[in-house]
Amino acid sequence: MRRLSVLAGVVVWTGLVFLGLSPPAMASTAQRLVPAPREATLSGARTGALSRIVIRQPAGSGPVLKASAARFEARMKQAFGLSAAGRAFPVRIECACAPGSGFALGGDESYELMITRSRARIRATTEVGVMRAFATLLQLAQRDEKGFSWPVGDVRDDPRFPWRGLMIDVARHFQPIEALQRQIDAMELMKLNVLHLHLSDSEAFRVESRLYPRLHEVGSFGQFYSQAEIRSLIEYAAARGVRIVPEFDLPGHSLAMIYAYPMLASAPVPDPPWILPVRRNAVIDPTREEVYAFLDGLIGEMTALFPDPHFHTGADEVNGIEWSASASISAFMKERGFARPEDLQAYFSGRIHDMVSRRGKTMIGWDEIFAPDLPKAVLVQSWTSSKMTGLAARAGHKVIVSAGYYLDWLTPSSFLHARDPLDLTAQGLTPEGFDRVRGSPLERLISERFVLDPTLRLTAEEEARILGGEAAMWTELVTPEKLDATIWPRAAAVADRLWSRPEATVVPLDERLEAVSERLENAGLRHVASPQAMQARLAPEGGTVVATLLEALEPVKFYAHNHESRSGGRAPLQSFADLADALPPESLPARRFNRQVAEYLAGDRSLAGVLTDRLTRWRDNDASFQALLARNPALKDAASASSDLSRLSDAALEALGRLQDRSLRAGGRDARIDELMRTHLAHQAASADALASFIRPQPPGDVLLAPFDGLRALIEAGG
Ligand code: TNX
Repeated sequence: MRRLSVLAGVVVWTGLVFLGLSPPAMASTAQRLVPAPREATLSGARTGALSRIVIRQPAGSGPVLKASAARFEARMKQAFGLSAAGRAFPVRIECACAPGSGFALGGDESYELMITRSRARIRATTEVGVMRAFATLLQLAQRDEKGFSWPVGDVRDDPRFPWRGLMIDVARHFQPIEALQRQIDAMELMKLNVLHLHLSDSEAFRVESRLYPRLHEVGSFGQFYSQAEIRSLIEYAAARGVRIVPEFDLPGHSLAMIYAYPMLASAPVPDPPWILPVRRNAVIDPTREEVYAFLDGLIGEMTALFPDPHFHTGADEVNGIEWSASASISAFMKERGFARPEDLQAYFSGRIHDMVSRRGKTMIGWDEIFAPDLPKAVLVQSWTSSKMTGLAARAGHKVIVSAGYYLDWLTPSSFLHARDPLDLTAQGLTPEGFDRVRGSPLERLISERFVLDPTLRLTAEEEARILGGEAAMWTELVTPEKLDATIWPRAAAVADRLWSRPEATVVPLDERLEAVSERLENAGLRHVASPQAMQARLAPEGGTVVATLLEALEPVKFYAHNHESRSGGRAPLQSFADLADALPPESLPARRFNRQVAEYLAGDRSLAGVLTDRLTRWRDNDASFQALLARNPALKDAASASSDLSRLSDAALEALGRLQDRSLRAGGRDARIDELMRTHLAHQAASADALASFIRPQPPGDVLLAPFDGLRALIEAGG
């Protein structure tokens, strides 16, 4: 029934009845796209099997357009193995597009796609519009016995928000250029258009500086990007319709800079390795003119290196401890009438803004930069809560939203997808949650910025200042090997939220994500291969037994595993090779199981067989796993998860049997199963939100049973 109501949505289907196609089969094409297009009118017919395409470029097309056509063809070949012989299906590009067109913020990324049985046409007004059309066309292609085919029909599409980004922290863990290129490839396919690089933090400064060479020589600890590498990465991104926005975090998160140039310091600089409070408290001295002269030089050099009109200068998490402890800084504050460290930071922001705007750039800051006198030209990036999105927009700032889009939280794609940038209560602490923090060790990390205000409303004009958002990939615990799987395919949920009109996303994201994941891996991403390689190192003789178990596990959420404070703030000394590190944040097969249970319980009895197979496999896997464990102690973290999965699957099988055959009397559930379910509910609750994840004890090995919701639903329904 749900599928039928979908037909009334913006996606228009015609000829359905004539062709005798069932709605679910139809839903496998345009509705399954990520991000979902504004409008798709498909006839239900298909092109027929194709094995060769020929792309017809407009006369005088520039190198960027030519390269994107070549990329499209290569990806089609990679996915479907195009042949050199046979009928060539023409894909015609109609675009009088100027080189570089559509690339600037707010540029025209719209396109139209018209597919008939004999040809496909792309119509756009900019190069980037054509790239977006290629991304859609690639996803629309479906494997056929003899190659692939496309659905016949039209797509008309353009983005809901102009700023659709991915932030990657390359300071905490250096990420090689090739890793960044892979992320840009995936961004192009998901129609994301901003790569925000967090290039400096307390752990390291990552760009070659000709002006202040100690920044990269000393402050990078040996891993940095040369200016030539940065230039070629910018070009690589631009060719894919992705802008690169650099961030240099000031005045906090800056110990690496201070270590390289101690004259910047507010307090004496210790030698590394630096454990947590040292890194967190380190802050630049905002009272001395030679400090501003230095920063002016740096901003001059870096605004010239990075051509984007936006320049991010951080501003997050300045705690003021070093400022208050310094006699000279305190004297400066008194003289200027600055009562609180925030006032001093606002003064600093004003000075930095002068330097950035003098170079013709728009400054961006994390939401702590938001203060009464902040120049309205500064763009605010909200992260502490959706309230900050609203407050900044109301005050006249343009805003990009990262609150709720934290990939390092390891939350499922459904969590990311559920947060709308315009919903001012989407992400944040409730007042009760805030009360729980008061008096706890977390208090110093949390301010009233994190607390939601349910009364906050914006006018249409204020709302229009919200430009979009960015998924945020902080990498304190994310090595290059973990990068792809921590970002993909979950970042596609944010891409869908930012590109698609809510009414166009009629098929739940979960149901669309498996195909996307496959396409991304196909395009060279390693979110599937890398975790598999890590798992193989943990259990060299694991085979399908280990794979069957690990597919049912996820790491605990929020900061329960993925936070440096878990190792007492000694992140540099931590191992990143635990079982929980080798698991992708979200198990798509387990989520599919949970969905199938819900559909079965809603009346779709045809799923009984699939569920039985899956449950039988989980039930029987444990015996082999425990045997393997004797030889492979590295997996001991998963021992109890394996036996619990087996017991719960056994109980779920029994419940399923009763649901299938009502004549089997409910025998009353084993009390030990109820006990086990309570245990796993507690496991889930221990990382159900950020606060809990910091303070509650976590399950063995920091792992959760990903199909638990489905197992429990079956067991409870079966009586
Ligand atoms: C807060 S978000 C930070 C980062 C950390 C992140 C971990 C922001 C502007 N600052 O420095 O990496 O939390 O989730």
